[in-house]
Amino acid sequence: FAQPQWGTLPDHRAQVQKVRAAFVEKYGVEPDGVWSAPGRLNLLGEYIDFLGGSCMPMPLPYRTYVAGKLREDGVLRANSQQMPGDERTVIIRDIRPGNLKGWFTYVAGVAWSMNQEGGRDICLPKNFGADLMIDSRVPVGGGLSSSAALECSTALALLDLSCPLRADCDDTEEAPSDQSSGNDELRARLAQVCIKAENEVAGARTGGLDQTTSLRSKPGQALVVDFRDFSIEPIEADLDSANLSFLVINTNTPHELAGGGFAARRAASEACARALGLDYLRNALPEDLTCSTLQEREAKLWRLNLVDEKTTLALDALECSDTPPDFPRGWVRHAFHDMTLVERAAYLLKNTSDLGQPAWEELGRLFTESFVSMRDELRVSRPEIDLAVATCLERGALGARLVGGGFGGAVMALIPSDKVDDAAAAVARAYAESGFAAPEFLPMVAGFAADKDF
Ligand code: GAF
Repeated sequence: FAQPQWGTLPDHRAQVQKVRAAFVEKYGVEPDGVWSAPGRLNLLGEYIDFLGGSCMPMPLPYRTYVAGKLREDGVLRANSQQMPGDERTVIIRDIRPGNLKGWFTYVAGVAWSMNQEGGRDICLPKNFGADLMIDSRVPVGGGLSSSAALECSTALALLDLSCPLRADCDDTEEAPSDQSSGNDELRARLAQVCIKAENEVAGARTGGLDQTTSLRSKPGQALVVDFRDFSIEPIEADLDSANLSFLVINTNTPHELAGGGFAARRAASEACARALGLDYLRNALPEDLTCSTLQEREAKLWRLNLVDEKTTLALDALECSDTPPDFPRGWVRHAFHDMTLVERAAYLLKNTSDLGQPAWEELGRLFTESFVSMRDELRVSRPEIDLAVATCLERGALGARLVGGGFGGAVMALIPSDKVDDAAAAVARAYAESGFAAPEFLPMVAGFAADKDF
């Protein structure tokens, strides 16, 4: 029988030392510092960040590490432990969308974007350059936002490294994370810079979920992010006291956001908002979706049907290119549905200590409901994902769902801690029996936001 392959929780200090040693080996000198940023587990709210919806992400304990040293000749040079021998060099002022390829677009794209609209305190000084060594523990292509972890760790590294070249920059502080890069207002702007890099240089029309989580999370907490104004509200997810765990499964199936599927869904949903005369599709819904009781939620969902009629008409009036006409309707229905689920889930999570076990059980059901909508309406699941979700549910999970942009990637289950091993074994077996590539099981604890590490 196939045994479940468990990943290990990275030892943060050891990872910092590892990337530092790799830097010394490659460049022959000590770096000026090491920065790192986490991937994210999105608990709920998919394909709605770019529509002004609220999402409920949590930082992963898996991070991307960047060791860096200042140079003063305008050159950016980078190496990655994941791409041995693929050294990349560019003159920062020459970076343009479209003239780079592969992993380096995320690194150089950030430098370009900092100069495009970073503002005086983010824009890189003229002669600024850097040598970087990158090492990532975020599974690539796992739907756990490895791209944002790379962008955000790079952004903090470049910002801090450029400090000595800035007239108004105080780099004498003992604790670097309390410098400029430590305040939330600046981090919110850095997140926008990283989003622009991903959209315009890497060519993936993603929203702001991943970068916001990576830069602005609070240690050990989930966030509710309202993407109309990017405001954040941290919430405790105290799974331990309920004897629950998140089981995270990297299904090892490719997940690619620069492809057309993500962009088509985003474009159709945004076009629908425009046809309704709205800045954000979220604004088609009633302002308060909190739904403190189930009855209220049903009433809200009933009201949603009215919204649905309006959007159907709006979508009928649009030309949604080469997709069958009912597809964009499903994409938009999914968006409305997930928006209401997040509001309810946030209410439950905030009140688990008063509401107890029923709140966790309902939360689990909401996760599964969201998955069904991603599978049947948004159509971003695939057989490997369906099998992992179904197996976790059979083995006692309160809920399970696909995480992130889909078409592959990771599955997350909310499950009693004493059932985790059995569920992992069952998924590993089911995959082997179906002839699917072996999945990887990732231990999960909440991580912390991007930071300087020494
Ligand atoms: C990807 C994107 F980068 C996010 O912005 C978000 O849209 C997510 O897919 C789906 O919720 O991670």
